[in-house]
Amino acid sequence: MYTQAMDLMAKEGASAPTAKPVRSAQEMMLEQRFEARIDDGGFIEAKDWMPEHYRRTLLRQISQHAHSEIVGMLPEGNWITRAPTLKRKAILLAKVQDEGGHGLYLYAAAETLGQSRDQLLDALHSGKAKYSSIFNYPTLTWADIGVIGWLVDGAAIMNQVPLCRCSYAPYARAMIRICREESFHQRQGYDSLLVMMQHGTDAQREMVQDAVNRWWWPCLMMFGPPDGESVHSAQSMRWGIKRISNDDLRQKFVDATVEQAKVLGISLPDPELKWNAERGHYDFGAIDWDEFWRVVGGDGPCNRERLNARVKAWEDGAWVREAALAHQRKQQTQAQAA
Ligand code: FAQ
Repeated sequence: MYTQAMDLMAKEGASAPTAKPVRSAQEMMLEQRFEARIDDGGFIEAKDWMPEHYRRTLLRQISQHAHSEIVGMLPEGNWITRAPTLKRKAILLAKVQDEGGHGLYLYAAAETLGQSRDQLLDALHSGKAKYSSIFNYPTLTWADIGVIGWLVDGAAIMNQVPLCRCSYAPYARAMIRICREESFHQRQGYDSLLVMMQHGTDAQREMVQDAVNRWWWPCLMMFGPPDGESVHSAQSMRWGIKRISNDDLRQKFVDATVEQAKVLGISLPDPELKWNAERGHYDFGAIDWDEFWRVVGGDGPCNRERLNARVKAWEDGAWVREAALAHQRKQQTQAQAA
């Protein structure tokens, strides 16, 4: 997907002057056509003209999303060797592998916007790019793995289903496939917790409750800052990149999860959580946004560990990339000689 022309386009974008450029009549016509298509609920393809700001917004969001998937492999990956049964080990292996696949679809979608995979990964490894705050928390017990499936994947699905209707078609297509797999991920997490809660020992039930207590608030933070402080939301909603606001998605997640918690037989760690008949939603307590920004800013419990693990994986994999390129060169030489 990636071409030299796209690289040039990206470089031009990066060095564009901040003063508003004078737009040609043709550019204005293209912009009107773009806006009309967005207003009609249509899709934008990679080859279509798009405003520079739209392209940069998508590149930011899709690359952050891709980074989240591959960093998200790390907390669960730590438990593959310690899964309690062969069945759980096979499920966890498949789940972590799926997450690697999601990263690949998303990097491919981001590449259509003019940056190479190497540039995107360099931004992650140098600490310039963001990834989801949730993956900077530790996985202390086996119950954390079930809770990641239930709550983290549950929050991810809530946020990602509307992205299947994102105005940028390559992202929307990637999301359709990703959401199908995330739904399996959520169910396997819930199932593993249900087994511990219904057939486990008291110690196992306490382990599940402890994991839920630690993950609940960070999961609510996954949806991003409150709408009033979300710098990108208004423009992204206008362009049909985001379809539902951060706060509305968070509320939908709380409403769905409270009912699932009842079936599990666990409590959620929020004394202010209660049904509000007037609103038709659950009220919930205040989120610690200072903690959120600390974690986003690099000072969460596992930020350094996660980034170091990613950089090490990249460096350890250098020989694989070199071998693949050598193989490609050999095949090209053979094809030219034939
Ligand atoms: N963590 O103005 P907004 C998964 C940043 S995938 C870190 O509201 P926006 C699968 C935001 O980037 C989970 N940073 O921004 C899985 C911006 O900073 P910037 C990832 C965050 O983009 C499961 C600033 O705050 N999902 O879990 C976070 O309109 C299990 C202002 O925020 C996606 O990426 C955060 N939580 O809305 C894998 C979905 N929230 O860029 C393994 C796609 C906000 O200006 C195991 N992304 N920030 O420097 C989105 O839907 C949006 O980008 C939001 C943020 C909703 C995340």
